[in-house]
Amino acid sequence: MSEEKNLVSSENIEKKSFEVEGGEYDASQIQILEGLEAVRKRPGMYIGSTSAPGLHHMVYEIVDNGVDEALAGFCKNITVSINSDNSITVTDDGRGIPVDKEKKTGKSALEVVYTILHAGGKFGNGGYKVSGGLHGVGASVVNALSEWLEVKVYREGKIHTQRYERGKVITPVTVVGECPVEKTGTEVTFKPDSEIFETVVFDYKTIKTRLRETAFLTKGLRINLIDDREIKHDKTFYYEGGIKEFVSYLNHANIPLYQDVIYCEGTYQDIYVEVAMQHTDAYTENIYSFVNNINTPEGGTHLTGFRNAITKTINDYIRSKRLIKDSEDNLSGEDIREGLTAIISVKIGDPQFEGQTKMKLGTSEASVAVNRIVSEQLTYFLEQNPAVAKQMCEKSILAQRARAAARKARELTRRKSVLEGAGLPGKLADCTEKDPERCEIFIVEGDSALGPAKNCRDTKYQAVMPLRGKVLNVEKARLDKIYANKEIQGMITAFGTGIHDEFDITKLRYNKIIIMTDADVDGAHISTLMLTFLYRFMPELIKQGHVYLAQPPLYYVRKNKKLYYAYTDSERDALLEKVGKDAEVQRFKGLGEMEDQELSETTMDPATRTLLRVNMDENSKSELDLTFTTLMGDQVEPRRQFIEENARYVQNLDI
Ligand code: 0RA
Repeated sequence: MSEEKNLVSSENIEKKSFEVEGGEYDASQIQILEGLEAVRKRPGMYIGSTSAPGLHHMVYEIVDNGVDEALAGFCKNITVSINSDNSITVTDDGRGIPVDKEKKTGKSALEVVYTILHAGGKFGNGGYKVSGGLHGVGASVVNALSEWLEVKVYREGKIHTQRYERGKVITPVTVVGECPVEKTGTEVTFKPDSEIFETVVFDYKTIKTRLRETAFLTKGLRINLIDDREIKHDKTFYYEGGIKEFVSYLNHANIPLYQDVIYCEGTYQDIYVEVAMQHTDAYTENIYSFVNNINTPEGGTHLTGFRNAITKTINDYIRSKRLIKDSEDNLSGEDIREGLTAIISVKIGDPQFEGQTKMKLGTSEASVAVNRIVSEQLTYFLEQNPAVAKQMCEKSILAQRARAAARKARELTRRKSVLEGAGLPGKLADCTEKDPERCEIFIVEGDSALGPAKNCRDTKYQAVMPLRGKVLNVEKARLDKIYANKEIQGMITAFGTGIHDEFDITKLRYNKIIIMTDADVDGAHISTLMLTFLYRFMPELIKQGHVYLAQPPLYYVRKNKKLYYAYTDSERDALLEKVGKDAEVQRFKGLGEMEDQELSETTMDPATRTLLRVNMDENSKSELDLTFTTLMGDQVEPRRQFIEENARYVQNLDI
C-alpha cells in the first residue's frame, strides 16, 4: 500500500461560462484561434488536472453549455447519463447548436464549436456566452480529451450529427433524420480518453452534488441524473425557489432561528443580484458566493458588498429600535454572521477575476450592486417582520458578548503560556528536530495509547500528544468555550499556528499532524471531533495537506510463526485465502494493547505505515459544511439518515 492516499479528492479548479443576452448570433462570429493538439499536450492547463477532478470537469463543461441556454431562457430540461461504458450523455432541450456554414472557413458552426479552441462565440460580445475565467474552456476541450464524442442537434425539423475521435472530425455534419419542428436541442455523448486521464471512472456522488448545486442556482431548470452502470441511480433536481431552497437545504440539519428564508433580488447597473439568507442556532457562518453560477470560494466584491450591507443594516436597525445602549459598541460583522447561512449569486456580462486562482471576483460594480439591493430589501424586510428582526438581533448581541468573553479567555491563555516559559503543553512529548518541515505530531487517544506511542516513536522527528477524554464538539460551542477548553488549548499551542482569525500557517511546528485513534467506533468519533475542530478553525491545514489519519491494522494473522496484518475485513479474508484458513486470527483491541514493535511497524514507522491524507474539495464546500453540521449538529433525524445512507463506508468498524 502506498503511504499516502487521498481521503477526499481535492482539486478545486473549475470555471464556466454564461450567456449574454441579446445580439444576433451567426456562425461568422465564431473566431478561430488554435488547434486542439495544444489541449492534448497540456490538458492540465485547460481542465485543471487529469485526475478525478479534471475528469468530472469534462461533464460540468458540457452541462454548463446547456445551463447557458437555460439562463438565456431557451432550455428547461437537462439530462445527464453516466452510461454503462463510463461514457457520458448530456441532453438539453435548448435551441440546438447552430449548424449553418461559417463564412470564413465554410465549416458548419457545430463543427467549429467542437473542433476549434475557444470557439464559443465568446469573442466579440453578442455571441452566445462569455467566459467565466480560467476554465471556461468549452466543448472543444472536452472533445480533444475524449476518445470519441458524438453530437446530435435537433433543429429546424432535422437531426444533424457529427462524430469525432480525440478531437478529429470522423464524419462531416450529416442529416440523419427528421423530427418535429418544435423539437429542438442538443445531445452530446463522449468517452474521456484513458490515454489522458489517470482514472476514467465517474463518481456518481460527485456529479450528483454538483448538479444539485447547479439546479439550485438556476431556478426552474430541471436536471436529471441517471447512472446506468452496475449500481443504478436516478435523480431529478428541480427548484422553483432556486437559492431560497438552497438555503433551506443547507439548514435542514440545523434549527433555523426563524422560519423565513430572507430573499433579495434585483438588477443594478446590468448586474443581476440574488441573495437568500437565514440564521440558525449554530455558531458557524456558511456563506457561499457565485458569479454566473461559478463558485467563488475566495469571495470578492459581491461578498464584500453583502457583508457591508448586512452589518450596516442590522446595526442601523438595532440603533433605531434601541436594542443596545447608545454607549455600547456597534456589532461587528462577525457577530451578525454567527449562524448565518447565505447564498449570494450575481450574473455579470463580463466578470473580472483576480487572486492566485482567479476565483475571486474583482468587478467593483458588483459590490455596489449587492450592497444596494441587500440594504434596501433587508431594511424593508426587518420593518415588515419585527419578530424575525428581534430573533436576529438578539442572537447577534449574544454573539458579541461571547466574543468579548472569548477575547478574555484567549488573552488569559496567552498570558499563562508566557508565564509558563516556552509555553508548550506539559503533556506534549516533543521531538528534538527544529525544522518543522521534517517533524510530525501524533495526536493519540487517551493515556493508554500514549505509552506505546512514546516508546516506539522516533524522538528526533516524531512528537506525541495525548487527548484526555472526548474532544469538545466545536460545532455546538461558541468561541469563548472553545478557547477555554484544555485539550484544544493544548493543540493550539502545540501546532503553533493559532486559530480562526489569528491563524498563521508559517508558524506551524509540524509538517504532518497525524490523528491516531483506535480502529473502533469511539476512535472514529474522536477522529471526527478532531476533524471538525481542524475544519472549522484551521481549515488551511487541511487544504494544504498537513492533516493525516493513522491507519492501525484491524487484525493480525499468524501462520507458521509468520505474522501478517490486515487493515480491513476484506484484506483479512484475502490473507486467509492465501495462507490457509487454519491460521490464527486476532482482532486488535486498541492501540494500547499493541506491542511496541507492532505499533511501530504497522502505524507509525514512515517506512512501513499507511497514512490517509485528509483533503477537501473547495468546490463542494457547501456539501462539506453540511456533512459536518449533519454529523455534529443538533438535529438527530438528518444524522440518522446520513448514517443510513453512508453506513457501507464504515463496514470495517466493529459496530
Ligand atoms: C449559439 C446560438 C444558439 C444556440 C446555441 C449557441 C446553443 C449552444 C449549446 C451548447 C449546448 N447546448 C446548446 N444549445 C444551444 C441559437 C441560435 C438560434 O437558434 O438563433
